[in-house]
Amino acid sequence: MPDLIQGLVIRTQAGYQHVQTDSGVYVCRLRGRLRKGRAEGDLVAVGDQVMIEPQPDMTGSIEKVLPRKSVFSRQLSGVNYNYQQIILANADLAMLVFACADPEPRLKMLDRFLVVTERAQIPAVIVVNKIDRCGFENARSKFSLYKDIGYEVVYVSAKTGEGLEEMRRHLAGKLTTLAGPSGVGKSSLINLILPDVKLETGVVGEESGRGRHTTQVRQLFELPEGGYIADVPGLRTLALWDIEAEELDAYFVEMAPLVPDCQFNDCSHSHEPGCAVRKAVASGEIHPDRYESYLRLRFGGDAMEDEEE
Ligand SMILES: Nc1nc2c(ncn2[C@@H]2O[C@H](COP(=O)(O)OP(=O)(O)OP(=O)(O)O)[C@@H](O)[C@H]2O)c(=O)[nH]1
Ligand SMILES: [Mg+2]
Ligand SMILES: [Zn+2]
Repeated sequence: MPDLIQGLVIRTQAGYQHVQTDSGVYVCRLRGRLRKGRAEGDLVAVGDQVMIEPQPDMTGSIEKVLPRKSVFSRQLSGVNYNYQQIILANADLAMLVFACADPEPRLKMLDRFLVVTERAQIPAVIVVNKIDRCGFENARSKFSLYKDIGYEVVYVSAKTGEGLEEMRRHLAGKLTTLAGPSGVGKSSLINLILPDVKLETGVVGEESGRGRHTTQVRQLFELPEGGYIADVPGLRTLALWDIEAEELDAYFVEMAPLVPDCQFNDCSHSHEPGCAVRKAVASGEIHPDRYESYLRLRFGGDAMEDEEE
């Protein structure tokens, strides 16, 4: 058995993984025996630490995927299957990127992202891009409620470079994934942070107001200050993976501490008497839009399905 070496999966595409090691980047495939059986989810993902058997021609095979410390994922479902798609393995930080305009931000989607990061125990920073398009005050009026509940919100423009230093400050030494809808400027921000990287960027459709899913591959870029940043395709949907309706209140950070004060310990915070959450909504302590997001996730038909736009 030849020696195995450890590496980091920095890119996946069409069944091939690019693995960065001390001796260069190897283009690898997952060893056949690891692919046996029906997978419930991605077996290997960008951000994974893997052991590979290297070949002199810089190809190799992945023999083992090391245990993950975090998984940022979503559920893909069809008639007969449920599949955990891993957006990034081992993320230390998720930067949830939304544009203040063009496309209009859907805060229900942001709330969904926050449920996923809270569940995965990945710290989240909200990045509001394109402030050149709508002005700082306008952007702040839309997003300040997230600061009020304890999230860091950074306002940036990939066009003017405003706010970039503040964004950078969060990146050093970490494995960070950007995540957000298509067209919000994720690739544009990486191009600005790393001038040697020239990712393709798309336009936002004038009529649809939506991005065009320009980025197709997930990949990591090394930062000069240490750490990596991941560009990923824009997400239109984010169905929650492995989250029970009953535990949702734990992932709304402003609700979670109130839950023990509800009169019933299985309170769903929708109609029960003595509900501390509803009381906080009534007093304005909890933002009504966040409460609505909670109710939609909890009771909106199949609570774990996203509405397709
Ligand atoms: N005015 C303005 N336009 C921006 C800004 N950032 C990005 N854009 C534009 O928005 C469009 C989409 O940018 P991308 O970087 O491709 O967006 P993305 O989030 O990577 O999109 P996907 O790869 O489809 O997920 C492009 O036309 C960019 O030039 C910004 O700060 N201000
Ligand atoms: Mg992109
Ligand atoms: Zn309650």
